[in-house]
Amino acid sequence: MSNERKAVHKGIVSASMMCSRLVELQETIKIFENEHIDYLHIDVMDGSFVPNFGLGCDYMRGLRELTDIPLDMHLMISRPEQKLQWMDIRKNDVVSIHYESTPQLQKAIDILKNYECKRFIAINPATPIFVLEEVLEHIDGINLLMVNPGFAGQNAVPSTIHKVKKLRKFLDDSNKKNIIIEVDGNITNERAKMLKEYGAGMFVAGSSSLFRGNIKNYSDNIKTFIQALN
Ligand code: S6P
Ligand code: MG
Repeated sequence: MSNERKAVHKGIVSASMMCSRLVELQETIKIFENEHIDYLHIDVMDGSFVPNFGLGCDYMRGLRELTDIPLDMHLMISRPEQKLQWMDIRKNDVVSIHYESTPQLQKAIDILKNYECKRFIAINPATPIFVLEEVLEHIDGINLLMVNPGFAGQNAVPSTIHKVKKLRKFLDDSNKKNIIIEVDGNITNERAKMLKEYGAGMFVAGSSSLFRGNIKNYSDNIKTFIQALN
């Protein structure tokens, strides 16, 4: 994945914007730029695919005015293939479509190809990894949900820890070493370190790490998180 920040860390760090305080948005983004955060993780939620409403197109449009940090869009919405056109997806962005969100996954991936972004498939904790087999040719990454999607601040579903190892083996055995595993949900410093050893390469940092305490802590929190990955 090409973006100059990549050279700085040993893992790709995606800051979970649903954990940020809106009144401090500009200041928060400045800190992320100074600390070389790789992506801004945007949890787009429609109140139907997941039981919550979340960050939408206007929010993302506003972020583009504040920063050049690429977006990591996690689309927790039903039938994403009908809504991608609303999102101003750019070349350096990551876009995750949920396997469970459409009966036409291949079509959704094919539509996503028009945008030149990195294409990821997200799967929920109870979704088995073998459902990905037929689409491996078409994707750059897999977003493994460690929690049932919809809310920050939850505890990881225990089976998802081993699932990372299992998925890395499945990908390597399928000759897909380049496919990145993103892990999302309850990623503490300790868990990030462990999951990196298990084969994860991209880490969503939310209330379990980067956003602990208040804005005065964010800079140190990021440094500690990155140190855990090195
Ligand atoms: C969950 C969402 C995640 C959260 C993240 C927050 O539905 O997909 O991206 O934003 O889990 O981090 P934490 O550390 O509070 O779980
Ligand atoms: Mg997410």
